Amino acid sequence: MKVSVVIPVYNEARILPAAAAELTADLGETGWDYELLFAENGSTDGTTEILESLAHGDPRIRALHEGEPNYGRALRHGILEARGDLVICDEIDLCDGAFHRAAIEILLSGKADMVVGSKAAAGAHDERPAVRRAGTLVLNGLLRAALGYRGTDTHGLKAFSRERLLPVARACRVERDLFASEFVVRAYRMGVNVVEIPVSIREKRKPSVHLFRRVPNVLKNLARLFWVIRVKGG
Ligand SMILES: Nc1nc2c(ncn2[C@@H]2O[C@H](COP(=O)(O)OP(=O)(O)O)[C@@H](O)[C@H]2O)c(=O)[nH]1
Ligand SMILES: [Mg+2]
Repeated sequence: MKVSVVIPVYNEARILPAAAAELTADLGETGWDYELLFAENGSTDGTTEILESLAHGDPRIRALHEGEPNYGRALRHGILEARGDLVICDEIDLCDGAFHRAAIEILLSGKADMVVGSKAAAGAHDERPAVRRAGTLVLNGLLRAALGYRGTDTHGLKAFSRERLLPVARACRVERDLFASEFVVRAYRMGVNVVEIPVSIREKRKPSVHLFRRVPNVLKNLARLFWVIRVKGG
């Protein structure tokens, strides 16, 4: 059994070396046969060079690069390139080893094909600023209203069977921030057995892109998904 850990990264030069070292040390302790896949695009702060040198120095690390900054596109690219039987999606400011272990245990037990780490489920601890926590609730409310989503969170930590979720990743239509939501919403709609587990969120740094700058694109893609999924049934 091989595990792929996929992490989108963009302009993270400040925290990347330490976070990567901590993460590889922690993954080493799990005893898993793992690969660590960084999906970078558009960085201008030296992140690309750091990733190249990490990948050079450790055969378990791979770095993917593309031109324009695009979170969803990077995440999807990483998922499609992953070679593990099981895939974990994490973020460089989180690197949540407790989630990795809990999620892999659930997947191996056969209880689910996808585990979503929820920042809003009962038992979660979300130490992000109030405006970000509100953002999570608002986005989730919109996903419920527009797409009939039933869960409590879609953005962030996830783990899944690669074989089972590849068709879902391929079916997704939107990129940027809303891809992560489309991926989870489509997983439910395509009959994947999804479970949510509460997570504890403490970011290693402040979020890089201001929340309000993301809103127009999220709303545009939400309207697009409403059209594609709810109106056309695709
Ligand atoms: N490749 C790529 N990664 C990104 C982009 N924006 C954010 N990320 C990465 O996605 C993860 C979460 O980003 P963050 O700024 O903390 O946003 P949050 O989801 O609001 O917490 C981090 O690993 C970032 O480096 C992007 O445009 N491209
Ligand atoms: Mg973050």
